[in-house]
Amino acid sequence: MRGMTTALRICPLCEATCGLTLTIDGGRVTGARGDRDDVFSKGFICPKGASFAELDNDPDRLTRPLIRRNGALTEATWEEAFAAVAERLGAVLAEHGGTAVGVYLGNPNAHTIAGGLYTPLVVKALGTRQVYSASTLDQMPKHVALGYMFGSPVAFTVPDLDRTDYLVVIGANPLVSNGSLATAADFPGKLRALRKRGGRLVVIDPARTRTAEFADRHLAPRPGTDAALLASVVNVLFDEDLVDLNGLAGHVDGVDEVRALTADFTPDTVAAHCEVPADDIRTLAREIAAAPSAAVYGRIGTSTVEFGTLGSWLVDVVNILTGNLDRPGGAMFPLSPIASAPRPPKPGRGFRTGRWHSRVSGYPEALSELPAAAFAEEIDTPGDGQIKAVITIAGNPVLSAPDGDRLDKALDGVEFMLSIDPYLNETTRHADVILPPPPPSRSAHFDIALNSLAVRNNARYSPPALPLTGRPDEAEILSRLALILYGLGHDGDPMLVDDQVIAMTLAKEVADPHSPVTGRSVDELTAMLPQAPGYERRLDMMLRLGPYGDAFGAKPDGLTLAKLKAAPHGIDLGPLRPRLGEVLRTPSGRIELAPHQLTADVARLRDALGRRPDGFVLIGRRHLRSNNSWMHNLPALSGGSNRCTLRINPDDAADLGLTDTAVVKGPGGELLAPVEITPEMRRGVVSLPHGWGHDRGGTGQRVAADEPGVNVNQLNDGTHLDPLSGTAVLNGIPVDIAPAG
Ligand SMILES: Nc1nc2c(c(=O)[nH]1)N[C@H]1C(S)=C(S)[C@@H](COP(=O)(O)OP(=O)(O)OC[C@H]3O[C@@H](n4cnc5c(=O)[nH]c(N)nc54)[C@H](O)[C@@H]3O)O[C@H]1N2
Ligand SMILES: Nc1nc2c(c(=O)[nH]1)N[C@H]1C(S)=C(S)[C@@H](COP(=O)(O)OP(=O)(O)OC[C@H]3O[C@@H](n4cnc5c(=O)[nH]c(N)nc54)[C@H](O)[C@@H]3O)O[C@H]1N2
Ligand code: SF4
Ligand SMILES: [Mo]
Repeated sequence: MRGMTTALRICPLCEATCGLTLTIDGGRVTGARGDRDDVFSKGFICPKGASFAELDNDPDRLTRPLIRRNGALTEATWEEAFAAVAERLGAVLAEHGGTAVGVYLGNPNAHTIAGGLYTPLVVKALGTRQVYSASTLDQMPKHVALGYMFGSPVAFTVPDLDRTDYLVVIGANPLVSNGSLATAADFPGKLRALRKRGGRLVVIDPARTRTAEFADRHLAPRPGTDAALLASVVNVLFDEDLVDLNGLAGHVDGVDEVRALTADFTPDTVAAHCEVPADDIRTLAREIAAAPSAAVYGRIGTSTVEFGTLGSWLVDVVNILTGNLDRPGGAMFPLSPIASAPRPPKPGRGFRTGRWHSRVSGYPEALSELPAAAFAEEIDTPGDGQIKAVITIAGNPVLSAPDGDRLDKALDGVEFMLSIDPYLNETTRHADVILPPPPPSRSAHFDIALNSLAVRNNARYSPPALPLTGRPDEAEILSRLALILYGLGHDGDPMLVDDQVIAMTLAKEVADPHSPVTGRSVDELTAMLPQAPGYERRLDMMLRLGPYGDAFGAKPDGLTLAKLKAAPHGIDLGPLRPRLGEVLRTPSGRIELAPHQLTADVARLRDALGRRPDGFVLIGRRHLRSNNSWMHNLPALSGGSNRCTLRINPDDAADLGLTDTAVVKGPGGELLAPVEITPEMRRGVVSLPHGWGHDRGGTGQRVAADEPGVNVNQLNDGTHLDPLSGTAVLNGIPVDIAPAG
């Protein structure tokens, strides 16, 4: 026990952001438990968080950069690696410009300070429109729906879990995923508390998931039909005179249009399409309307489908029409401590997608991104504007995006590829240089992105639990990359980057009449920031300018980074409060319930009502002890129920004579998968998890390679997208199933 200490660290492994207490011994993390005093998570922890030590110490984690020499990736010093980036990426920039560089940003960027504060600088420095991310494999439909309805694509509505009386979870399995786009540590405990206080939980999911099993009621629609189902709920609300805008009355445009648009989505019409009894749809609508408060919450199963944007839109249409938007117990807007301090309501410029289009397939841009499903074709299709170099930051698109085999080949053909990633995996094995960020114990943590999704406002900061010696943290890696891209060489001072951001931000603030620091001097404010790493200076600035901030001394009780550091278990900032006026940025200054960009797609939905393809439909699933593609390398999380199997209903299996291995054929290819027969699956629906297929050579994740699984995304050819958001259809894919052999 001698020398053993503890350190607090927010878990970066999923959106729940639990506070962990790490035990530290001999200069390394040896264990992790939930921090009972954490203001937000109150001791909750899951098996992944509990494996923090194993993840942190994984011997397969890269500790030094790798550079490709004579075809092989070999270890190099940091100086050599940055010099190689400057030289080889510089050559591409000199010949083709930054616009020929394709960038892919993966999911962990949402979980690190570096991803939140420095990745955008890299993208900006390149000036490229070839930007791809996991968002178009995930939540882009929600952004697009929010953008059109509220004028801001990041005006996230989250269910007020602690106070709601009636929660509808559609296309999410938070008892396994621990919640997404609704940052709530201990989602299971919150669902228990909901039921204990007499509230009800309804789950809409084709699979009888853990969350569905726990619910008061489970509806199991045919995959891909959520938008039609929700349109029908809206139809009932109008038909039975249950619409009640409540406090929103007078702030919503387009109610009559929505009534007209959904007029033919009667429960009797959609019941056969959704395979949900018409009466269940009526009951659902009546109960949502009757509940003292209710929140509809949709996630991956509503998002990564054929009508993802329509479904995401209709989720909030139901919240709005039942008067549940922006009120306690309903769907509310969190207020992050680093959001700008509220400004007076004002009309915005409006949101739109399609300001430019992808070169090969002409897909519209959304939030300055192009569809991840189009990444490969933009690399391997010759012509003007072709991607010549690639940068991946915290992503593994070879497994995460459709048709990884094509991307695999395409990446081999680029002139230069840089990956910033701790692992040599299916994607990074193609890189010419890999720059590995340090393990999480050696970096600071603040939830740049996820605080704006938290179901209770809070602020928490973890300094590095262990010192970092002899290697840069990820903020510095990305700063140095930005300097290289700006032509400032490979050995520029990374602090320059932060100084520049601070100078620009403060100049804007002091010139803004509504800023809490309006009219003050930039020099005065800059001098008040701590002598500290650049990210701490920036965080302090953001907190002080933010809604709870001290306004650089003007509000002495307000928040600063120093105060946050003095509260290691975090600062609770209270329950969510109504704030629609602060977030609305539509040109009309009102909620646009029926934006024409969205309603134009309803015709396509109507056409689909008549379609009921026979054959099987494939959906995805997540496992409690897994995290997308990158946590299959930890022995503690491997094996047991965490397996890449094809789940199928017992009657379907019997009909097909399936016992052990199935051939699964999809639009993009076929694969062999072990069969798991379970009544959790309804008839006609099968599931495979994603992130598997660790059998490609040249990777460095030994445990993962031992039980590789298969890559479900190879069944997908990448041509099926939600047209409004460019999000890949990952759920509801037609497949053929047959016994192997
Ligand atoms: N079929 C199907 N496909 C899916 C999904 C699905 O439901 N079904 N889900 C989609 C969703 S929601 C998502 S978010 C995507 C995820 O897609 P990606 O983000 O492309 O994939 P991940 O598996 O999360 O890969 C994360 C990468 O980040 C690295 N990494 C981990 N920590 C850090 C860090 O601190 N810094 C850096 N620089 N790198 C780090 C890991 O080594 C790994 O290479 O997958 C999508 N793909
Ligand atoms: N343990 C663990 N936790 C994770 C992750 C992980 O890989 N493992 N990944 C993280 C990431 S990146 C994300 S984005 C979140 C995702 O968080 P969730 O969305 O909660 O996670 P999923 O398990 O993908 O849940 C999607 C559900 O949608 C259902 N579904 C599929 N098709 C349809 C449909 O057409 N309609 C309806 N109504 N339902 C459908 C599936 O059966 C599944 O239960 O989880 C995060 N947390
Ligand atoms: S629920 Fe998420 S944040 Fe909490 S311990 Fe598990 S992985 Fe970490
Ligand atoms: Mo995700």
